[in-house]
Amino acid sequence: VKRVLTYGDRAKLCSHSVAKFLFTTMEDKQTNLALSADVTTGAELLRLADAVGPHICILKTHIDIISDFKPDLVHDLSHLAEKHGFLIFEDRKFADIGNTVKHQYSSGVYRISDWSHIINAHALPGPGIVQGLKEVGLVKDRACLLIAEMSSKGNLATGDYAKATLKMAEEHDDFVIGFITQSKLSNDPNWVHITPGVKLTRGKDSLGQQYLTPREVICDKECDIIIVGRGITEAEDSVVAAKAFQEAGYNAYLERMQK
Ligand code: 5IU
Repeated sequence: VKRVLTYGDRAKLCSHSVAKFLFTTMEDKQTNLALSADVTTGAELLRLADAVGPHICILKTHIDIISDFKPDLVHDLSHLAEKHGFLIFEDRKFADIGNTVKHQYSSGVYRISDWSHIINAHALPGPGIVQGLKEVGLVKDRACLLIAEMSSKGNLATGDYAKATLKMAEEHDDFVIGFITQSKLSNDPNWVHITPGVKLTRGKDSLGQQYLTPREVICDKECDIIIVGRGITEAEDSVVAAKAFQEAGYNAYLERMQK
């Protein structure tokens, strides 16, 4: 019988420290939930991170939508990450040539490489983008996800795009730990497959977002982590909602283990 590896088994296999920490956290906290904390003030971001922190393995930020950003914010957020044991993932979606993304990652107002454990990048510009990001991130033990497939209707990442993205990742596996994707790209247990566009029922929003359920993502499509934004941030009680997604995601994982 083919045995499916647990998150704990995969933590032992991984060589990248961020992937190791991530899989260990998922096993220990029994969660494959990433919160997309798409709120627009520092206070809201910190409140959400502290309240939902016990239920997540990753907190995903869009730091450039915070209207009152001050460097203190990322300092306080880092403390909450340590307190609750989650990783910070700035969803910056770098998409330029290597030389430009190096500056965008390390400098500017946000100095992303100083505080974000994980960043992501489009594969579109070619391997130079990963090389540029790596020049900044590798010495700081940071990790990168490549965007292989998107959740939005009509997106152009189709055909062989995901396969080419996988190949790019394989050539930089000291820095790239996995993918933002809608389906599993590889059976190699080292890769982390992370999926946005998740709600408790299928559906869409008015701007092309398309939602799958935790069970479809984790059990049917065999991805590892669900990213949930408005399903939690727009719920009446964000902690109750986070618990519901944590349970749905983890039960789907346990079901997949039985397959
Ligand atoms: N996100 C997607 N789809 C993608 C990628 C990123 O939704 O293909 I790449 C981001 C956008 C948003 C979050 O920050 O994930 C999903 O938020 P909602 O759960 O509120 O739709």
